[in-house]
Amino acid sequence: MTTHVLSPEEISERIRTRAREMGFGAVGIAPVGPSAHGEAYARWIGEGMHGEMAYLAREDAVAKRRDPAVLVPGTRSAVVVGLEYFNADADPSAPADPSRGIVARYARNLDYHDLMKERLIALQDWINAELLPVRGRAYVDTGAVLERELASRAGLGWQARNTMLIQPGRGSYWFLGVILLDVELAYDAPFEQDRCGTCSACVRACPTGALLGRDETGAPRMDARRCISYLTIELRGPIPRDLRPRMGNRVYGCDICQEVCPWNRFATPSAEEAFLAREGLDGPSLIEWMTMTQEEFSARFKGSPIKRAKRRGLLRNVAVALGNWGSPEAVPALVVALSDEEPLVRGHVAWALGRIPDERSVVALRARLLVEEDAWVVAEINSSLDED
Ligand code: B12
Ligand code: SF4
Ligand code: SF4
Repeated sequence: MTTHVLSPEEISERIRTRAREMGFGAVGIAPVGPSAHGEAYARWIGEGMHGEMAYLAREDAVAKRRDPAVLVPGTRSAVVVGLEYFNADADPSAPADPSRGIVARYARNLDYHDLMKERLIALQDWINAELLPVRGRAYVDTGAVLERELASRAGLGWQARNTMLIQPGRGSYWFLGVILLDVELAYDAPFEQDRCGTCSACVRACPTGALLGRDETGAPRMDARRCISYLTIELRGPIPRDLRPRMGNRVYGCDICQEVCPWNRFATPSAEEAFLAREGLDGPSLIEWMTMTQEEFSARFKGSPIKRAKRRGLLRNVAVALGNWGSPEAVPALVVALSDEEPLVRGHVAWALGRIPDERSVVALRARLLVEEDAWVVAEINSSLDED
């Protein structure tokens, strides 16, 4: 414990240094008050753009985002950290190969939530033990906190047209984390510029039209219901038919609007071993994944963010990617999966088979129709046979 009384500037500087020692490549400190974006957030929810992510729309959750003091009474300051997770594709030809799936970079190894939260709690404990008594809470993604707004208030970067928080000269492949504390500290200057300029590469590149550009107030807007990240991770039910052909081979999450962003030329490989791609997650064979059992799923994705989609969600996504590949090579695996125990999987497999002009597809679809009991799957099979 330090013996002399530290000034707020000294305390903030020590927190920044300690956070960097803990591996956080970015750290900033911001005053906390009511959000400047509360109205924009409520409008976004009002328009239904959050889709089925009900946790974003709960009345108490909206109120907490409007004012973090509702979330943690007495909150005065936010320590905001960034952790870089970028790693280049091990095999650069994989993304363009439609027989292989693309897993978003953030999900190629361990789940960042646990790793970052643990470190943030350790940082808060250290502040308590070494600097001054504080009360507060750490958040990584799952709390009712507008993390990107706090990050730009803490000087880390700007909220870009693709809605990501970009750090100048460092890019956007950074996770964010926040500790809300009940003490006054010395603060970083907010980041107030928009460095997107006239660029709109992300809006043009988004295959599903989820990015809507900036509104009249300058807020970047996204219709999450159309975002591949939402469709492959958050959505529990069927993927809308009109969006399936636009998803290509993205089977879990999506990085397209980051891949095309010129600021990500500055991305450097993450120092965290936990974010290096696990074997088989960098361009996996779609055919192999299509017949994955529950046991294989549980073993392969232990500690991975992919567990969130559950086996049925992942196989739904893989079926869509196989349909987009459209190769007869995929038919045997799809025919097996047409008898999967999950209706969600069977229905998307039926859609995929309908996109592969092959006699074996028609025979399998007709045979399944004779025994299929789920009304939605029957409708998918009929649509596929009609399109034949
Ligand atoms: C819900 C959610 C999603 C949803 C919706 C995404 C979205 N753009 O809203 C879905 C499932 C689609 C998603 C996808 C992804 N996500 Co996400 N997601 C979240 C979550 C939990 C909440 C975001 C939210 O509240 N959205 C609602 C919108 C309205 O809020 P907002 O994006 O913050 O937008 C603000 C602006 O509109 C702003 N605003 C209002 N007026 C004005 C005016 C001006 C001038 C400006 C500049 C701004 C502004 O106000 C809003 C509120 O502050 C956050 C964690 C968190 N608690 O913040 C992670 C988070 C945003 N996600 C993250 C990541 C990594 C991803 C993916 C890259 C994962 C992937 N590879 O698939 C993709 C990226 C897709 C994309 N382009 O956004 C990171 C982003 C890190 C970063 N550097 O920005 C976060 C911060 C998680 C974390 N802790 O690291 N995500
Ligand atoms: S993550 Fe993909 S689908 Fe979502 S907005 Fe970006 S490019 Fe579009
Ligand atoms: S691609 Fe261009 S417009 Fe989109 S976030 Fe990057 S700099 Fe901004």
